[in-house]
Order: sequence, then C-alpha cells, then structure tokens
Amino acid sequence: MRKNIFLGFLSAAILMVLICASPALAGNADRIEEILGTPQGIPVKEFKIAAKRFEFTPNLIAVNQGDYFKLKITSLDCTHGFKIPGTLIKHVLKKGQEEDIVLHARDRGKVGFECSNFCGIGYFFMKGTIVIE
Ligand SMILES: [Cu+2]
Repeated sequence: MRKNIFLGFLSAAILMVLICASPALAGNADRIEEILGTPQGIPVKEFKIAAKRFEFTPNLIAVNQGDYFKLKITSLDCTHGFKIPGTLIKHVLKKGQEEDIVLHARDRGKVGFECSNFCGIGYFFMKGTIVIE
C-alpha cells in the first residue's frame, strides 16, 4: 500500500517535470534554420557582428518569429568560428573576411551561438544569444 502511494507521487512528480520542461524541450534546430543564399522578395534584417578574442560584439541579437535575418560577422584578430549547438550551422570566420549567414527564425525562444574554433584561453566564454520573440 505504501509502495503504491509512493509510486503515485513519483508518477505525478515526473509528469509535473515533463509538463514544466516541455517548452525547453524544443531544440535549436526547431527554432532556427540556415537559408542558403539571400531570399528574394523577403525583407532580410542585417546585423553586423565583430568577433575578437573572446567576444562577439554585439552578443545579443533580437528578432521576431518568422524573420529572415543576416548576420554579417567579421573577425578582427584571428580565425574564429560561429556555430549554433544542436544544429548543423557552423562557419569559419577568417580574420578580416566578412562571413554572411542568413537565418530564419522559426520559433520563439533563445538560441545560443558560440565560437567553434579554439582561439585561446577565453574560447569557452566566446558566446552570444539570439532571442526570437
Ligand atoms: Cu574564437
């Protein structure tokens, strides 16, 4: 009898965790996709980003759900990278060479991006966020 009550509470607790965590279960691949080439006839917002040891400037990009937008990223000092974990989006950022990345914001949420090329001791902190509202 006590075991049944315990199992009942346990199932309720697991159900609560699943219900509360469900929005977070949507991965980056559900929220964002890369568009190859510039979409024709669709407005594309542009964001210039500088990459240098160990930061992206700006490191916070805000777009609306459904937006198409272009990140124009230039590395100022060495080879960095740009990747969005949980997706196949990954680009090399060579020094002085602008890299254009066209993205489509599919679903609301926060999408983290980070450097994907080891660039020194602060590499692990070289991150940013795309907020899709
Ligand atoms: Cu880097």
